[in-house]
Amino acid sequence: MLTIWGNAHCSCVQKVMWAVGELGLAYRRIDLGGSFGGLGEPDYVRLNPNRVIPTIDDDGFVLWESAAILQYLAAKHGFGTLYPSDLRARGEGYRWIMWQGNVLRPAIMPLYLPWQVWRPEYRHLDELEGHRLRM
Ligand SMILES: N[C@@H](CCC(=O)N[C@@H](CS)C(=O)NCC(=O)O)C(=O)O
Repeated sequence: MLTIWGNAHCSCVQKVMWAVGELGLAYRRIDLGGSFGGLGEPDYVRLNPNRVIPTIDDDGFVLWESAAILQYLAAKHGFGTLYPSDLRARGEGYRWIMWQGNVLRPAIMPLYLPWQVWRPEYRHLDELEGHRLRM
C-alpha cells in the first residue's frame, strides 16, 4: 500500500500526486503541513526528520524529498514510459525535475509568499527583483 503524507496545496505534494495519477497507482493521502499542521508530531518526525512534506511509505519503505519520490515511483512502475529506458530522455527528465526544485521553486517562493500569503506591507519589490531568473 502506498501512503502519501502532505496536503494538496503544496507544490511538492502536487508533483508526486501528478506522477501517482500518471502511473495509475492506488494510494491513500494523509493531509499534513500548512494549515493542517502536524509536521512536528513525533510519529511524523520519525518518518521525516526534516519536518516537511511530502513523505511516502511504500509497503514499509519510507522515502522523502519529492524529486527522489518521483524517480523511485517512476522507476518502479513506469519503466519505459514515465521513466524512459533511453538514458538521454531520462537525463532530460532529471534535468527538469532538478531545475524545478533547485532553480524555479526558490525563485517563485519569494514571489508567492509576499503576494499570495503575506500582508501588503510585507511586499518588497526590490527584494523580489533580486529573485528574477536570468537564463
Ligand atoms: N526539498 C523538499 C522540500 C519540501 C518542502 O519544503 N515542503 C514544504 C511544502 S511545499 C513544507 O513542508 N512546508 C511546511 C508546511 O507546509 O507547513 C522536497 O522537494 O520534498
